[in-house]
Amino acid sequence: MKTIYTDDHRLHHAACELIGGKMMPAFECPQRADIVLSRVRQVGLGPVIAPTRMGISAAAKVHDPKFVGFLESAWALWDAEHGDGSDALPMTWPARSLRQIEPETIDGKLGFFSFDAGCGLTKTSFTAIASGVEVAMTGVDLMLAGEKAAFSLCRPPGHHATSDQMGGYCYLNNAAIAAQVLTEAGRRVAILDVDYHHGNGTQAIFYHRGDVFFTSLHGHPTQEYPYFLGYDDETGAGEGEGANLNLPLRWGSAWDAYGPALDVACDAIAKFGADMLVVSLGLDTFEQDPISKFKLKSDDYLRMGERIAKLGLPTLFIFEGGYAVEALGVNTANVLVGFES
Ligand code: OKP
Ligand code: ZN
Repeated sequence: MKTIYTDDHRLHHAACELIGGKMMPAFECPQRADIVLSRVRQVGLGPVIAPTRMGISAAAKVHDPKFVGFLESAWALWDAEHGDGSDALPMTWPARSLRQIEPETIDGKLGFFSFDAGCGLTKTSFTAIASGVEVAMTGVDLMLAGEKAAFSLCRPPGHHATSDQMGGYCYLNNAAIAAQVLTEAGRRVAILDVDYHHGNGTQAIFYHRGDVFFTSLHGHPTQEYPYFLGYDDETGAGEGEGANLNLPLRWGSAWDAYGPALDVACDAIAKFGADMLVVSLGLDTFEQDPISKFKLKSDDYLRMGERIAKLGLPTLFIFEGGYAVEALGVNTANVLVGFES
């Protein structure tokens, strides 16, 4: 399969993140995509191509245009206010009991358009974020041209981003944008989210719709980020009733629990009658992931790819999380190689 990639992802490199009560180097870093790209080349997965520079108008199909405009302008507003070149970072949110009104000043806007402090913005972040959308959309074009599979190697990830909020290292929801455009092109799309964290943004975007199926395997929200969505009683609403399937698993889950849950997800995708699959491909289910608590081993990712391939669907893989950088190339390529075997 083809891999879509551009160096522009490197333009997003947050200095640090607040985690476990300490300022730490950001886990979501450029080395992640670099090591995946080099492994893709090493195993000879297929050609690596640059994204088509089509712009990001497709983002407005699932995101509030005001939010996209905010992302584009946020760092400049921040720098005009703070003026020291630092990363823009939200710290106050319109939580329970507070009003949902967009403030005029940048610190307030940052809180209004986010749900956590995991989303620093550097001077050049937006260029990287926009390139991620183009990488995903170029994958869409390949699928619509009849490819059996493609790998959009985008950064930063997207699955936590809602229609109008960034969070969890995610700004624009690459997978949701791809699924929406594929749906508008007449495909019946299922999204399979195998990132360790629940894809709350993707779920929220499609929750009231019956034309896109969303299923996710992830750390149980009683234990794991993003905590406030991802329970198994979230089955969709209105026309979307039955088109959402969450499979939360407890901390410590290994392939003996993960494999059967993946079977359930795949059976539901088949029952939905999907003719196109979008995979939110996060590799933070790995046993050595520094921020996660599942126990998958490198070989398990071959099984994962094989199981997804058994669906027999054209499949667009969109890169999400995974923070054990050294093993990230092997684990990612194992899913894709397992899929093709
Ligand atoms: C993004 B993706 C861990 C705190 C987690 C944010 C994690 C974002 C993950 N104790 N902070 O889904 O890989
Ligand atoms: Zn994750």
